[in-house]
Amino acid sequence: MFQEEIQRYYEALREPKINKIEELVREFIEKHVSSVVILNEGLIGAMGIIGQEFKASKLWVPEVLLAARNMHRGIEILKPELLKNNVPSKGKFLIGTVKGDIHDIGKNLVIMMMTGAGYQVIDLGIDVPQERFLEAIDKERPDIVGLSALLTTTMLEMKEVVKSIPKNFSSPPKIIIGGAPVTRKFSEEIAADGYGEDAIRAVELADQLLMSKGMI
Ligand code: B12
Repeated sequence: MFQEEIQRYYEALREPKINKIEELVREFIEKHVSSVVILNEGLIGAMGIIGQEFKASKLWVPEVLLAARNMHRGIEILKPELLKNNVPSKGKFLIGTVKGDIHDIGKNLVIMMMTGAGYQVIDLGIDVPQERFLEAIDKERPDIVGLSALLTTTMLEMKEVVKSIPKNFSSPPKIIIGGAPVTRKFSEEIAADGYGEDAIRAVELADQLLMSKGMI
């Protein structure tokens, strides 16, 4: 995508009127731009600029909230395109954003990609405490659990959840983690089964883990 096009996504994310982002995403779908490009370069690219401006205090929380609302709407419009290659259920995937953290755009993208790849997804939402993960794992018996965190402080909560799962289950699910501050090194340190830098990698990772269990 050209810089000017990414700029249009940026402007649409900043726009109080929600129809701007709706029109823009539809325009690009009609122009046959790949849905993955619209997502990764348009929407996520523009959100990256918002993130930098937020960090530099050029934007404030209400403006970022507005961008998040617009981003959700853009993703909603793109969803049918991204889910076009639907395949039968591969396994159960349970995901949540950990305690203390309310960021959910990335988590929702992971959910969308996992659904599109054929996983049955259980979404625990945001600000999910360790006990809630354990209860849900007990009830749902997922094959894979995903943890999302966007704050350096809540990354530490991931460590607690990852530690508690094998302690509570004799055949524990595989655990994958992700979110902007998370790294492969951190995932190794806390003994998660895998780290995914984006939603596409989340699917690859889940497939690999199930393959190693002989499930697919
Ligand atoms: C939007 C946003 C918000 C919105 C969130 C709205 C929402 N519904 O999510 C609002 C305004 C509410 C918000 C609040 C805050 N935010 Co904020 N926010 C952002 C921002 C700009 C974008 C995040 C985003 O959605 N990115 C786009 C998505 C698609 O990317 P992603 O989440 O990384 O997800 C991808 C991958 O990481 C991966 N992934 C994600 N989860 C998972 C899970 C698994 C299992 C796998 C495999 C992969 C995976 O796949 C995703 C898709 O590709 C970031 C800046 C940034 N650069 O990240 C700051 C940022 C995360 N926020 C920040 C801060 C400080 C805050 C606040 C503390 C601000 C405040 N003073 O109140 C609060 C915290 C609230 C809380 N308790 O959680 C800081 C964090 C700094 C730090 N190091 O901890 C950042 C980095 C901004 C900054 N540079 O300062 N924020």
